[in-house]
Amino acid sequence: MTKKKPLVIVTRKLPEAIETRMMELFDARLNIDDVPMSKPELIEAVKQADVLVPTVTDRIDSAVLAHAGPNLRLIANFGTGVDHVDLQTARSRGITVTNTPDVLTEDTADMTMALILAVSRRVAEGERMIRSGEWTGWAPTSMLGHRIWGKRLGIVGMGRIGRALARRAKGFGLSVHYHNRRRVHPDTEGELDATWWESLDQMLAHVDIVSVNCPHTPATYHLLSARRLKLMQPHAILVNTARGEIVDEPALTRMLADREIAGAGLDVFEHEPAVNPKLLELQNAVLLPHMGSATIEGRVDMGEKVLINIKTFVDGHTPPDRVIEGLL
Ligand code: 8YV
Repeated sequence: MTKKKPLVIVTRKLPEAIETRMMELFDARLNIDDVPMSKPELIEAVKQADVLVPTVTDRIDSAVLAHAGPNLRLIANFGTGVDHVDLQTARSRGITVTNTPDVLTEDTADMTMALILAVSRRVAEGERMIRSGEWTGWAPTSMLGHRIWGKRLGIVGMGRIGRALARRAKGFGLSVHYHNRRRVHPDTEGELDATWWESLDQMLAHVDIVSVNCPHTPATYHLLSARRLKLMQPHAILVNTARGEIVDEPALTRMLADREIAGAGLDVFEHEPAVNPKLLELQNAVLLPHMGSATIEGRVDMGEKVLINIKTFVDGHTPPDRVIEGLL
């Protein structure tokens, strides 16, 4: 007799190749229409599933996990950030959580660099000007942005993406500064030519470009508070490709409107998919719909990681990308 395949419930549509493999390997329940699941639907899913595959758009909080059935042993997140999953409750209910690190590092670093360039050189503004028919032709003083070569970049969070950004930044002539709870290995610092700042406050006051690249945890919620944002220089810009919750968005919006800082490039927002309407009015903000890791290659790689994590786990081994182990 063959062993019963585990019921894997996937909350969003994934690349076709991943869904095909998912169905071959497991008893997979897919979301072909890609309509995000409501809270009651998520509750129903955790009641039934052996494995849940959520994404950043699903809030797997303690209220949802309170309904987890006895079979739910693994949450195999499609994505690296797991701030939408209540990890403590998962752990205490014996549910292991995995994620998909590494495979979206380079794509997210690319998008961070794209935002740095777009804000500094007014790329989105120029595009809007052409499309609106307002362009009347070249002029020596029109659409002047700021040179990035020779400027100082301050990276908040020197993890994988922070380091990938630092490597790119070097090529664009930026000097690299970073703040991280722990200083990175001297060899890495040397390779990246990066200067560590123990004090985030001091680094913010010193650099021209701030990039947020740390995970969102209770400790980093509003790390860039109104007080800290005010430490930035008026000509400085802020870029965030990590999580909206790390930056006090209303404070940032006010400061951008008052030109207390020069610009911002945001791929993430505090209350996604809602975007502060005041941000939409600002020419000095470049706004993207959480697409930092949105490449076909990256999404397939993420899906493959999810498959490997599930397969390893159901075969009784430690999954490679375990974030927490469920304790029973
Ligand atoms: C993903 C991300 O697209 O992986 C992450 O943490 O922020 C994104 O790049 C998304 O989270 C998928 O769940």
